[in-house]
Amino acid sequence: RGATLTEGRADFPADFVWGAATASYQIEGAAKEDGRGLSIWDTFSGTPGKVAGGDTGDVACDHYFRYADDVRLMSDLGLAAYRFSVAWPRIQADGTGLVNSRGLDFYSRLVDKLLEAGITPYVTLYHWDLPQALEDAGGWPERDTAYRFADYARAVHARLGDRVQHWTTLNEPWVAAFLGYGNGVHAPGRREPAAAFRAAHHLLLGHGLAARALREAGAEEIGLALNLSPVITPAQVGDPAAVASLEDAEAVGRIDTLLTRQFLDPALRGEYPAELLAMIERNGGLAHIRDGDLEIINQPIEVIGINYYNPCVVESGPGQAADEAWPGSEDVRFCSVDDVPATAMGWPIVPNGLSRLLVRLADDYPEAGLVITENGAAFEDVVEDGRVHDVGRTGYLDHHLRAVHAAIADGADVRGYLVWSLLDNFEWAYGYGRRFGIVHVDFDTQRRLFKDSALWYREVIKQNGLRGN
Ligand code: GBH
Repeated sequence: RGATLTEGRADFPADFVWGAATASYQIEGAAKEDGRGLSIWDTFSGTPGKVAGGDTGDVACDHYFRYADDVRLMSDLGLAAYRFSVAWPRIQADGTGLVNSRGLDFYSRLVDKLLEAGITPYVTLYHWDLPQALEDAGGWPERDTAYRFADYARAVHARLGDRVQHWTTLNEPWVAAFLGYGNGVHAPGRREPAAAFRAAHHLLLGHGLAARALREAGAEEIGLALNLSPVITPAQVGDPAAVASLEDAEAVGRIDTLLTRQFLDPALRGEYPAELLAMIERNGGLAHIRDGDLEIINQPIEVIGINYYNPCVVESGPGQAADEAWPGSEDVRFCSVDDVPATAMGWPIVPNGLSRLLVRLADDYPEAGLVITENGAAFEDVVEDGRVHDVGRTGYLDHHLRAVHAAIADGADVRGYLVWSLLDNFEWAYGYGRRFGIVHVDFDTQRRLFKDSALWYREVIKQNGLRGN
């Protein structure tokens, strides 16, 4: 079945939304402009040893000053939608209290430019740049942060809600909680598994409170974007139908509980899986989960945003030095996948993993529609005579779009696809050393250049699908 990727035409539904995505800290730069406060990523990237090459987002793609040019690029590509995130410390320097209108002005100008170009804005309220002052007060492991987030969401909606209909509360709360507070690979760099579970719950609580506030204010579409992967055994990489042993199935279930069900069960069904509660119990306890929280978290939402890069491949057995990002799963082994090609991140390329994921979500969580809020790949690009022949990236995108098409044919309600990313940018702990853009950025001159994948994507959008090869 891995071979059913047809090379023929793939036409998408007439109302399918094509776009691209970015995030504030990864592209904006202008770290001290117009009253912006510090975020945990300023602190983290400014701490020696945390980010490769000592890179920071101080300048990044200078998008704060070049947004008009960047919207022109999007328009040239024919994008129907652009997903960006709002930097909380531009709106409230300390994460609380008075709203900074100069910060809101920037996003208001950006939204106007997008609308002038006929591009629909998709706004994400939190893509990891927590105001440092809130981290100083304890960060996401503290309950109060959830309430501060809802206040901030209300303030952004009050300014942009007359023009923005598509809202995402959080980007990848798993990453924010378990890489930020679990294994410390992301800001704020804490390594406390118990704090990671608390952070995850308070992120969810913040999602629920913000979703409720957005709804009351009239938001039409509310979503939650998660880093999702089908969790599979090594044999299932090549043969999705391969049957897992009982022990392996248990390992798969444990990781899926942490990655997927920890977020979607409470958000869409108002409950935590019993197995998850047992893991939290063993990692700091359950006292932070209060009566009534699950009702707050369980707000009706229209969209599950899916950020897909690769499957998660596991089997039963003692972990290779169990990572604090996966507390409660010490009996699981994470497997490297050697028999398929990988991206520059070392992530295996498994397009059928995306079909598998989409069909499963459609089955298990029919309450919400699906949007691919991120999908893309890093490769070692070379600029040659003003061109970037990124055949690897184009192939990756082509195969993943065919996987999306297959899932739609199987009945999954997938409404749009936003490529990660519009621009090469600050790739978190990897700094500028990994390039995910379909547009190349020269970080010395800030020159932008369409890679071949961008030219290919423009054609896909124009055709509303893929042509036969
Ligand atoms: C996304 O997250 C981000 O939203 C985006 O900002 C980023 O630039 C983009 O992807 C590319 O990285 O098994 O413990 O090793 C990436 C999601 C989740 C992918 C964690 C790698 C490794 C987890 N990532 N995953 S682990």
